Amino acid sequence: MELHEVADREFARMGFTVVRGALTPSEVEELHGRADAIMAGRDAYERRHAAELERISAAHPMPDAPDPVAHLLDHQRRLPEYPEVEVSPRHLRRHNRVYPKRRRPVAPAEREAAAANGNPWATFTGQVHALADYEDAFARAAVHPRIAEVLQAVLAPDVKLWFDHIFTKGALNDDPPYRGANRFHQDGFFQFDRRSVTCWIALDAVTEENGPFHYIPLDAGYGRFDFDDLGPEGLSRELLDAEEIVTLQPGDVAVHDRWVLHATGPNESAAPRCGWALHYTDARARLGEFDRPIADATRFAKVTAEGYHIRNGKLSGNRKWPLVCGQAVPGGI
Ligand SMILES: O=C(O)CCC(=O)C(=O)O
Repeated sequence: MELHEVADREFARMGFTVVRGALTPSEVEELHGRADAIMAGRDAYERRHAAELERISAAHPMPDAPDPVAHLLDHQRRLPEYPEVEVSPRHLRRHNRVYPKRRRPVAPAEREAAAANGNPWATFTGQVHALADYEDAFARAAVHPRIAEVLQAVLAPDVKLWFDHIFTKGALNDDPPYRGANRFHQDGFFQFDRRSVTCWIALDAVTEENGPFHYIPLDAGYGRFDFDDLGPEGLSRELLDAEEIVTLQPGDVAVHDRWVLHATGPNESAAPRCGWALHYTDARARLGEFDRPIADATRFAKVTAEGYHIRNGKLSGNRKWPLVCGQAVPGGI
């Protein structure tokens, strides 16, 4: 389904929506409990995940495959060389990245106090990967009937999950290069030739203070970017003024299309904030390289006999890509 074919006209126009109370308090509590347990041993969890990626990727080498994200990582490394420029009263730009601005500076003593209670979430800003691959509660929630219903309405009749991860912001996070914010980007996901939608499930309340979503509706009028490279001028003041701030209660889901520009603010509160992002695509999609017309877009992509999705010689997304609704489609992912 193309965006203009989505019956929910608001979603088609804006490219995002919020589903309130999609998960019940007890479902959220179960997920948070499992996430707490993982967080308590995060190093071991991520080591096991990295070893799995390595093992599966090594078994399916693609010697001539390009690395399509090398240039983005290189940009990221060089960012601190560029000064911060105020581009609106609420936004800063560093080179070609634009991000929400803190409302107040962080006092180091306040941050230390917030970290002192031994809660591992309080001091970690980053991601925990592929929970649906390793944890039953997350695997069940990833194909939750309420989520399936939303995806059938805004994405496609046949949908698969291909990747999930937790995003968390530590208390009073102020990390470079965006001072605790996440910069504006489009999820893009041009490894698919069909649309992809992200469902971000709040496991903690998301408030104006602790890192809300900043969405720029599609009908504000913009094209496609290379993920977070917004060009040397960044975003216009007009586009930034069109942003909508979205806050969430635990169990609410922010749902967005892959071409919606979005960012999140810094966490200016003394408590951590955590959400779980799930990425879905049309089961009819092919896996490959679809950011520009190239002759053989699927040359460096394959699905193995075990059902792993390999792209450019690496495991792409999760190990398992479960069907969420509808049916698997021959020739699709
Ligand atoms: O949680 C965040 O800070 C960012 C989430 C995000 O950008 C996404 O899920 O696409």
